[in-house]
Amino acid sequence: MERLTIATQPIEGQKPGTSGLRKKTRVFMEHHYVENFVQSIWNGIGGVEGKTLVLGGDGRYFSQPASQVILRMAAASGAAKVIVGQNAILSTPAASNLIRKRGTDGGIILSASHNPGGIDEDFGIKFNTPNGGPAPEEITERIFAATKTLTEYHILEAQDVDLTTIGTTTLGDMEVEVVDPVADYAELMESLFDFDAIRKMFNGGFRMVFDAMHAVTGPYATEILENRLGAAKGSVLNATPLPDFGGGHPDPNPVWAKDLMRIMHSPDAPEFGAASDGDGDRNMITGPSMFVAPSDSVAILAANATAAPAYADGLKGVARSMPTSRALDEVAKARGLDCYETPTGWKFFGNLLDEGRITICGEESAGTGSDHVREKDGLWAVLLWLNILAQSGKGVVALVNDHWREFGRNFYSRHDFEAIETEKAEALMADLRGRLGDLPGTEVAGRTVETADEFDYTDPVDGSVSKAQGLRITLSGGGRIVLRLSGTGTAGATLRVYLEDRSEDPATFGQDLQKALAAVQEAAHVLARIEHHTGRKEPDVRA
Ligand code: VG1
Ligand code: CO
Repeated sequence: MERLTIATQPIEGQKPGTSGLRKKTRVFMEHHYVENFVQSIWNGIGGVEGKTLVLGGDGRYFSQPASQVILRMAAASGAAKVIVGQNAILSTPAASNLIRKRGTDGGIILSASHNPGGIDEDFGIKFNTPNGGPAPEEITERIFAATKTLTEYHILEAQDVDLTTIGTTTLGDMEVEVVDPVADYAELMESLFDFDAIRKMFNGGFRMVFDAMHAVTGPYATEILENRLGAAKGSVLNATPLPDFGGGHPDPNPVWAKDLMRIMHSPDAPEFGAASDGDGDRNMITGPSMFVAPSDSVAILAANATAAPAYADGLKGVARSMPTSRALDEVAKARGLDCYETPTGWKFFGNLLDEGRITICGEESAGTGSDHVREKDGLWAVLLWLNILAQSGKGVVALVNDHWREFGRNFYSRHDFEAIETEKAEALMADLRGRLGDLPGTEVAGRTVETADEFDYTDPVDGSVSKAQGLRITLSGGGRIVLRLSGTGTAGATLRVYLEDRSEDPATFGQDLQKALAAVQEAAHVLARIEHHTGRKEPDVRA
């Protein structure tokens, strides 16, 4: 097998965003595109000679050829071994677990998460560090710098490796171990939760549906929920992973998880409904006719986590991304826990988890997780919910209502304005940024602006600073507005407007969510001049 050194040139725009490099699949299919980025990862992390890596992804279109290129490039650069999920499949949390469990030097995850898959849709490549988490900014910046000076890459000239069969083979001098993608992950879940209690609940007639959305969690959910926990056969919907996710968006929200929502709103709805995203790190939780906001979900999980054996001794602390509602802060206050506020993206939780400062953390975008891995974890959240339901004997609706009665309710919604011209989105942010200093004391939509600033984050563990992580405005009466531009999009800019309001009056808890947020929404539109800058009155998505 010949080791080839191929001359290349830097390709513009290979900058990792909130969660790795994401582009249209056709962009990844361009000449040298994958090769350039992968070589830049190797260069950015000081080479892969003698190292062991994990490789896998959500199985979307283009995963197979990309995996083969990565294997040939790892071998050409002297890697000792790559551990690959069978058929190049590994959910993001399962990859994180394997990286940690096998003590490897990191791994590569092929996914564009909840974005659709296919030749005309999205693809992504992300590097995770030896702790199992997404590379922190310091490393993604080194990778990006490497993309800008690249002159050559190394690749082995070889046949494709058979990734369909579990077992060990070689590629040149490199070992390739193809593993069952589900086994280690299922074992980890079994070590965290009270499977006996959950099994008993299913035996007693408890019903659930889990919508895998034709994405990566199908085999994981079938094995864990149906085979190990005894949920009725057929509880997992859309369980076969497809390269195009059956043409849908594998985005677990009430709009895209249509099958699940129909079932959960039917008269015969089961007690519990859930879904996960393309790569298995997000979760959606529902009860009969009730969608649980992710910001509430992480607060409820933190408040009740001691139901599960892994968390029975209590939590070390909690954390949420800045735009996530402050429902979690209320739990932390009541329980005397430290509560950290980090920028958007799981990589910012890594140091807090590694240092043992926090046990549970979450994001408003349907990501929840704990110190068991270094990624958010969709099925983990589903299992913790099940464990809590089994232990408390309560239903989802009762649990949520009881939570609000104890801690108050933080009404919360994210409004996305998609595919805005980048210059317009940046102009809106620059305009508001320039006026922040004048806002405190201003009256708007019947509220007074209390504070207005731009979020800069200093990591309490390593002191690294991440600037410009979102504009935030607090209003009298517990209101809050956050604005930031998405770092995962593949076309134009997405403006995310996060709206929050607080109530401690139980008479208001049942209100329509968008109505409850009307004043805060109006304030956001006035203060940020959204229509003036974008021409848009209404968001494309209300999450
Ligand atoms: C979005 C979410 C963020 C999440 C990220 C990756 O980022 O807002 O909370 O961590 O996606 O999620 P952005 O920059 O577009 O707002 V996933 O499930 O892609 O790995
Ligand atoms: Co995801």
